[in-house]
Amino acid sequence: MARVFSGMAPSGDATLGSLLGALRHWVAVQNVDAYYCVVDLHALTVPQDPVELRGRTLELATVFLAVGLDPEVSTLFVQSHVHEHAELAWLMECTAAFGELSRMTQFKDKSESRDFVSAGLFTYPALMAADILLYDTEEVPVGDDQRQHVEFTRDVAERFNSRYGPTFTVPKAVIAPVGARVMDLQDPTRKMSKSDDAVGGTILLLEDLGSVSKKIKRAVTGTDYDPALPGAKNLLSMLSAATNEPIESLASRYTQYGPLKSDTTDAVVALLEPIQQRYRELSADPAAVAKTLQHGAEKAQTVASTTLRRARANIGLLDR
Ligand code: AQP
Repeated sequence: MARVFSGMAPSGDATLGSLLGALRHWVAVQNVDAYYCVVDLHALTVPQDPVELRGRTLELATVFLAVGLDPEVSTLFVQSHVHEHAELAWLMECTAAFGELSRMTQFKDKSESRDFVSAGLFTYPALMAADILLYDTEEVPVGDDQRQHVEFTRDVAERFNSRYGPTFTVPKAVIAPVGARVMDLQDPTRKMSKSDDAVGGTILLLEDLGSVSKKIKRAVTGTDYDPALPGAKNLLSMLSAATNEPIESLASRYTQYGPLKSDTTDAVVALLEPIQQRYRELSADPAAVAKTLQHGAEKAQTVASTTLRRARANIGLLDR
């Protein structure tokens, strides 16, 4: 089994995109060398309400458990509980070039519509590189939007290794063939995103199932059925990801949007229902979730501190 790391930011409520693009694959590849992290420091790249951020951090960790991550198998923790992430991020910032950070498309997308653009939003891929490299990660299961950041991580790891000697394992992104980019239901040319205000276009993992059903029925498609159109493609890929049936065979089964929407609704509801049920049970005992995170942080820190020590020594920082 490969060493795995991946993270999710508590920057909003987890969506169907987070589930199909990432969480489901995390569960599928979990093993004793898998590290899954609520990346709360990443959420700070845009202003957050402190009370909400704390609440969403615990909520997202509870979602990790509800989708089937097993803390007896993989390590679940909160990024800021392991200070090595922030420390290695500085070494990564000093290894990354300004030019390569400037080419990150997510920075361009996220900074465009904002009055205040933090320096952290710009350097965020360096923190993500630190997250991944601390665990000698071989595989990073992520949605398609994160491909460029994992490529960046590979580049800085290779640069560091060639400048200062072997230090980091060079990881690779693992992107699911279906569900890797779930699109907004109202604007299927845009990714479904958890920090978006696009309420009608986003399905939340913990959303009331009646509301989920309404949103899918109202999804923008066009009038005549055409499986190549963005709205149809999005529904077909959601249905395919939820049922494990290939998109091609699903595409030829329909001639109208009504039955496609109805089957997609049933499949998505069937996927979300048990997760929501488990979430309700787990959220009744937040202290137990907090304890799991505490234990996870201790396990993660053992590995992270060893890697950081190696990086510090190789780059020439004096020991205390
Ligand atoms: N729509 C999506 N389709 C497929 N995968 C997705 N992911 C997110 N949205 C989709 C994957 O979920 C993981 C966690 O992502 P993140 O929370 O670190 O940040 P993100 O990719 O920037 O997700 P969002 O929803 O767009 O959050 P905000 O709006 O806060 O930036 C990643 O593996 C991601 O690919």
